[in-house]
Amino acid sequence: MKITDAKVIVCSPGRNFVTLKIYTDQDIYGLGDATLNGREKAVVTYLEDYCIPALIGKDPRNTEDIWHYFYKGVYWKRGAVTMTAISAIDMALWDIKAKTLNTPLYNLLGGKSRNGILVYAHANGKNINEAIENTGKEIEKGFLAVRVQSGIPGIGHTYGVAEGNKPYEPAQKGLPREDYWDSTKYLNFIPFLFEKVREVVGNDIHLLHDVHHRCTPIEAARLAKELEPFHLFWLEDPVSGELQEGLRLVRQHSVTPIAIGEVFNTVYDYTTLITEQLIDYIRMPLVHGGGITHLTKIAAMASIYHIQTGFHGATDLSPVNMAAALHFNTAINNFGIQEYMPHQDIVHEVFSINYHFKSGYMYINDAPGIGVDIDEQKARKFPYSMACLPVNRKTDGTMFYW
Ligand code: EZ4
Ligand code: CO
Repeated sequence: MKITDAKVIVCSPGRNFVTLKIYTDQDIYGLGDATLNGREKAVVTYLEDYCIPALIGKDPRNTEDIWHYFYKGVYWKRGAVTMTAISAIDMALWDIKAKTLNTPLYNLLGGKSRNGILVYAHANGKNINEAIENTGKEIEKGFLAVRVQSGIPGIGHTYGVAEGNKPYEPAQKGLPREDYWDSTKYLNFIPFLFEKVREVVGNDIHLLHDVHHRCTPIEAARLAKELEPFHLFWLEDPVSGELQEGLRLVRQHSVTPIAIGEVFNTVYDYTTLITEQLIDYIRMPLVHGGGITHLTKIAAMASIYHIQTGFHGATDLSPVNMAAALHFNTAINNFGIQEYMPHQDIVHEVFSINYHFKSGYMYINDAPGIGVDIDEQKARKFPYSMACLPVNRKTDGTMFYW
């Protein structure tokens, strides 16, 4: 079996997605998600100019060798752009391999370890009342786990909170918007928010919160400690991910479970965190973390330390990644939870999907391969349109973490 061609499809049904399609000399093709929010075209160039020409003629079933060809074989390693390109290739090759064997992808990764995939929803509000109300709405839809974000009194606009009545979307058209941030106001408010939310939802619903890298290690330790009475499922990205050692301080002071890594892209971002047991969940998704080939190894390493998966699953990860993640989550033993922000309906005009949500869990059907397809004619109706994640400054103007 040989790879005969590959192409990159960029489309924007409501938001930008990059999809790699790899063709073979048999009547089978594979799809991989290559979307890197706000930096989409860098991955397109990386794939088109450097990877696709080298893929032609290779046997697509050699997933391990091809992964190492683009990782070990390349002098400039790691980084989100490189690893997203490798992820897309790897995903598409596993799609081909499973289609060749006429079986759903999860069967090649260990088969079924569970029936449904526990997912968490997003609830956000401009203020505490709206956040509580929207948490209730997600619970009514059947969600058993909800991430709660709220506008902070005294801060103009807070990440994770929707604009107007629109669904929350992290990227906005054009160059980045500038937001403002005040850690003191945030730290004073969040424990109060969760006290109130817990009072209303009771103890059985899992609650999660995303700090989005905005605390110093000692601030994060204080927050994690003060949130202990409200039993969070996890506190996400409490400190900036590049400082792995920062998590030691958080750990020393609190038993609030920690999730980290949606911006990571290789196992080398995780080695201290995993081997020192500084975290509880790995967030790095297939699309940015080297695909199935690399995440299989990281999940296995994490399992030895009783660390579970909790993959990133926001709307900027395409349905191809979501389906691949659901196969992965079905198969491995140390699955924890999966983030699930439903795509807008318009996305499903382009991508046909093979998964659905019911009563707290996602289910993937047994279509061969990853099981998602792209309608290229429809995709052409939605051309790329530049959109970026905002940037963030402290109230005095100092550049700060996103
Ligand atoms: O900022 O998906 O946990 N989820 C998040 C998301 C991310 C965006 C980045 O592209 O933090 O909102
Ligand atoms: Co996050």
